Amino acid sequence: MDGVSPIKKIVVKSDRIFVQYLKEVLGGLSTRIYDFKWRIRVDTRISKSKIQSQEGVKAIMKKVLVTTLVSAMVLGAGVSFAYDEGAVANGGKITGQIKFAGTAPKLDPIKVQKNQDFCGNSVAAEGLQVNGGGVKFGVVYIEKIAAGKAIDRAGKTDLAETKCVFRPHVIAVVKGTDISINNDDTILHNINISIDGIQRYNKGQPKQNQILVTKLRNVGVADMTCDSHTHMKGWGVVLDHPYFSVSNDKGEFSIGQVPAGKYNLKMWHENWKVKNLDDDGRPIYDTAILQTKEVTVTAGGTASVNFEIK
Ligand SMILES: [Cu+2]
Repeated sequence: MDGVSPIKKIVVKSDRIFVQYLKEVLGGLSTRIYDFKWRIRVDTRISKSKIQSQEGVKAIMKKVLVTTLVSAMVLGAGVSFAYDEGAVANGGKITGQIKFAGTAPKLDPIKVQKNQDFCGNSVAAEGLQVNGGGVKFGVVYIEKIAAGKAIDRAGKTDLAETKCVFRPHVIAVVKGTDISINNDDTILHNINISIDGIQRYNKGQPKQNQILVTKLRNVGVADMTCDSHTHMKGWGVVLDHPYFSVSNDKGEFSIGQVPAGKYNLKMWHENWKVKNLDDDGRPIYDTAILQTKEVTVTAGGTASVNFEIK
């Protein structure tokens, strides 16, 4: 087929389209199969029958390339892959701890610029939370996994604005699953979410106990702010599979039901160093920390991996 030669193969499977294309198209990235599951819902004009036509193939290819390039720039190799859900027989576990090397710096509180009567004059900086050497709120996840445990689509991830801060400060979710956002406060907040720099959600919550439910459909790092309060900051990591863990108060994490195999384990931490303030006085933080470790999981076994930041 002239004009669409970069595509090697297209497979349609239920509501997913797998597109395999050559690495030359992306200047050195590996050949990969892209999971188109959620995208097809956004652009319903691309029907299965259209895939049979050259025009349809061209349209899909264009979209795949744009999406993949944007994700690839930010998450490196962590581009969305097809993920097949099913039972995991005799899976293993990955456990460990994120540690802080040396003495953790004391962070300056962040100035509150609005509603000080309710929020206070400042809030504690949350970018680095170390207890007994363990770092809370790092997100540890398997970089790529083709198949494994089922995604909990009936469940939801709770998020709230509580006393003018996001609770929890960091979440990790599977794309397309529900996030329930509650305003615990008697003042107006709004939640403005960008994933890898592209705004994906922005809604006001003027009333107390008003709950918004949304889904994030893009794999990447979600930056959460409130347009009303410049001190408010939260983070999310959006993945296309359920193999992740947000580190607890002691910096510990645990990922279960992992099929035996060799994986790249990633650790994302938001970073706490304030580089600058924007025009509204909102802190701009240094680039997030992203570390990788190789891990081998055996059937029924527990693999221990530790990360260290400083
Ligand atoms: Cu707010």
